Amino acid sequence: MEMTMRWFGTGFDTVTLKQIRQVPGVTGVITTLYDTTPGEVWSRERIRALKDEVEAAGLRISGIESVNIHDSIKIGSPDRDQYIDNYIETLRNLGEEDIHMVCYNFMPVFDWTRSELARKRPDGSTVLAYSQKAIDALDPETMFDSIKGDANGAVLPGWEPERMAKIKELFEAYKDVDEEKLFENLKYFLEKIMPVCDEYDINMAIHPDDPAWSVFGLPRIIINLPNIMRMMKMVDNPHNGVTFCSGSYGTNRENDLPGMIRALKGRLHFAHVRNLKFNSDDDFEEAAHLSSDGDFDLYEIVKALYEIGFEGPIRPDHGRMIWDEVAMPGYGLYDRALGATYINGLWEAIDKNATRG
Ligand SMILES: [Mn+2]
Repeated sequence: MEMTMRWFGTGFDTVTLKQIRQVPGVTGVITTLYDTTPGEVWSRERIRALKDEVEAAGLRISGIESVNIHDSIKIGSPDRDQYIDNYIETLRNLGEEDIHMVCYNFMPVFDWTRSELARKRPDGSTVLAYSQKAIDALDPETMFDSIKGDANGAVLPGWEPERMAKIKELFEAYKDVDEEKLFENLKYFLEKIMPVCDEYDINMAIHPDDPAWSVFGLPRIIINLPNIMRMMKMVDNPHNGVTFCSGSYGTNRENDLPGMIRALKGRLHFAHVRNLKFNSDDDFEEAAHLSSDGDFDLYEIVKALYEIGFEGPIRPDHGRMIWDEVAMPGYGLYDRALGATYINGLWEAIDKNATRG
């Protein structure tokens, strides 16, 4: 594995490349052109400039999170081919710049959903949290307003104001899209992009839906092992793979996280590691990465990654907000640095145990 951190780019992220470079063992960043909109072509010049900036700080671009998919592709609208062509051009430009991993998601309307961005934990830290009861009491627009007010001034990935301004139209556009249709549209998209992925050896890593069930009546498909297997089989190419996100798959307590990792051997291109603490089946909050602070066994998760010979980028996922840091919720420096260090420690111990017999 290669330890990385997500970085949103100068002007968008409160964390600097210099700070990331000083986290022990972190050699790369997972980044994006944060000011592009879904459907837009990423120019080679802009990719090159981003790469130069990252490399000047002594790091490398280990992958992109995300190149977002235009809603027309997810809906299957008549204009989708134009957006797929643009996506292919972006992939080609990334490939030309020697970038080989792209994370994306196929969630209708919303990216991840949370009911709170700053729930207080017993130690005084604040975390993102989800309560189904709170979500059921909201309509999507009210949720957007409350999330915007809580974001420490940051624009949250997937919650861009331009998008949310047309939320009613978006819901309307998705009204005939059920799970089967969404699978069909994903297949159509993947079949079109695989040739350029083969040409440039680009691993596509679909991010799971978060939480791993339907929210506001919208279909969700990347939620469990049978569905991921179906997704990989319907376009059976090693470049059609997944992002294993423990915090997203783990929202459904029936998902066996280490077992899923083992089943994904060879198709797991990117890993997000975080821990959740459940207060009930439909109320959870994000915890410190340390196993004992939440409900996941991080040792077993990292061990499964080790055992499948995982060589791709891994990153600590959302962290708690601690030590009075002001940053994008989930994306402060301090707790993610602690998470990276903990995961590195687990990996070292597992590796030494395995190789010293
Ligand atoms: Mn994730």
